[in-house]
Amino acid sequence: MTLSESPRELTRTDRLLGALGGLVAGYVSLAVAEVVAAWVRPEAGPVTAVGAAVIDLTPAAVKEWAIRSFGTSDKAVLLTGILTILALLAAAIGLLALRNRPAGVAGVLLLGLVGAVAAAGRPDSDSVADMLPSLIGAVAGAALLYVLTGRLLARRPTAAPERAARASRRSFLLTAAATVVAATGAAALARALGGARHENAVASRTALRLPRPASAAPAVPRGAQLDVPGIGPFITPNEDFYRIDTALVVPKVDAGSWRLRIHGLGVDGERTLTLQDLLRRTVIERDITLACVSNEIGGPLVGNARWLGVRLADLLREAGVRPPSEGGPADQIVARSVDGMTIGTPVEDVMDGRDALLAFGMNGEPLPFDHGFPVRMLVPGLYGYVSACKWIVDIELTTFDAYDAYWVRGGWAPEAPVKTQSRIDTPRSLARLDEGTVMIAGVAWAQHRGIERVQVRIDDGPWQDARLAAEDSRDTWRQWVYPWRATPGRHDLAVRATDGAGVTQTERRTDPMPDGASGWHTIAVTVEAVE
Ligand SMILES: Nc1nc2c(c(=O)[nH]1)N[C@H]1C(S)=C(S)[C@@H](COP(=O)(O)O)O[C@H]1N2
Ligand SMILES: [Mo]
Repeated sequence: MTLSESPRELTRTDRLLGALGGLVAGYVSLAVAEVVAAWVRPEAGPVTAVGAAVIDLTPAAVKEWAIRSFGTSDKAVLLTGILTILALLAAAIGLLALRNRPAGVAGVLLLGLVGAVAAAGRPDSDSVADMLPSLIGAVAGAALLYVLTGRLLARRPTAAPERAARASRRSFLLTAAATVVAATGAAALARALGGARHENAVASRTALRLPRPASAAPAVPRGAQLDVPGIGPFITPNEDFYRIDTALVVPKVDAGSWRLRIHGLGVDGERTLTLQDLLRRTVIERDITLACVSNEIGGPLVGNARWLGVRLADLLREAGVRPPSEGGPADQIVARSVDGMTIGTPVEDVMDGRDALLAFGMNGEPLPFDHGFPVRMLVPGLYGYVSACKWIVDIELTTFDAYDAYWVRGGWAPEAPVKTQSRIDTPRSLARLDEGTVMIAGVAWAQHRGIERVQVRIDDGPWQDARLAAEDSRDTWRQWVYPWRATPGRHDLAVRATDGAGVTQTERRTDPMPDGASGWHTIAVTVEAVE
């Protein structure tokens, strides 16, 4: 029995099915690509690769807007957007293929090429094999589209027209359904296999026994945590700690095969360390508050944890590194992560005596994968994008003149000490309150300088001192509370902090770009009279 293609009038149903054929071809492309990516590298899958490329190509200002608008779900929004655009393109290609099959096939291949180029262009991509998932997926999808449109347009020469059309649609739908089922099954299997590959990393984290610190963090002072409803915990639990990074697939690094290379200007002999090497060193434990430069005034991108690690300055000194103030030739440390992120930090800050860490523990457990397992950097007093490289694998000593790290290329400042900030956590903005005493409370931070004073202003009244909670260390945030006798009406509440250097937050509001937001956190509340 032969099927012959004969052009005929396309009905609405044909066009609907044509678009459906495009969608099915697109879906099967992605599923096949996922199967191949499970073997090559999960990050080389087309959607992940295109997503990562979009993140890299997005102007810093837009990225900042995305973080601001979508917070930590910015990645989900991005992936949904990519999949939506892809679905529209696939449907259009399906329609195109009804008129011109080679053009439809070319369309699918072209999309595959976009995915392949995106995958190969990633900074952490070191082989053309990363192009394979997209390319093989596209070939499979293109072939399927060719067959599906063939089914739809085919007509048995002898049959009556309506019956012929019905037969060809049935055959189209059967083929489409069968391939969707097969591709879904294969992708699920591949995903399970990929998961198995991550098991080593997961097992290495479960097996990791954290050493006792030679220098433990002092117990958090009893008075550091205020007993005011609506104020967060002084130590942020790991699962509530904000997460900001460019990784669409969280790197799962096996602690056993992890290595850290230290090299570059002024290093007297490149060295490579294992996690065991770090665990055998003098381990210290410190409470350090980490903040993101993208955090808006009043925003949530700040957290405080108890970190366990080794002093980075000691490691550097042993490697022959001297800070610029001692005549060392390098003024920038470029930390590189396993996924190609680069983060530049002043050598001087790391070596000036503060507790800059290579950390492997967070709040009593090994670093969570989201927060950089097995090892990350932390430098008290600097925003995360210039200090806190997660999944770190390489430390290069260089100069600020010679190298722009990732975020700096996007327009962020090369050096960025945290700005003094304060935040009202309770009452909430636009809250309706009963008249009487209202506890206005929140946190303030100015890592490495400490917080000396926090003041609250009601409407246009005078600035009044809030009560400061006990200080844990000057590298941590500090809670504060101000009991307010609230009177009926609408009120504006503002807060400002003064840091340990005696500098008070200025009123002038600036955007997070390029070196962190400034300005007072101000909220409006309505107080109702109580009968
Ligand atoms: N590898 C890697 N490290 C990174 C980033 C990243 O994108 N990739 N983002 C940095 C930024 S901008 C911040 S604010 C902190 C956030 O750390 P957290 O996710 O553990 O809170 O990580 C820093 N380290
Ligand atoms: Mo950040």
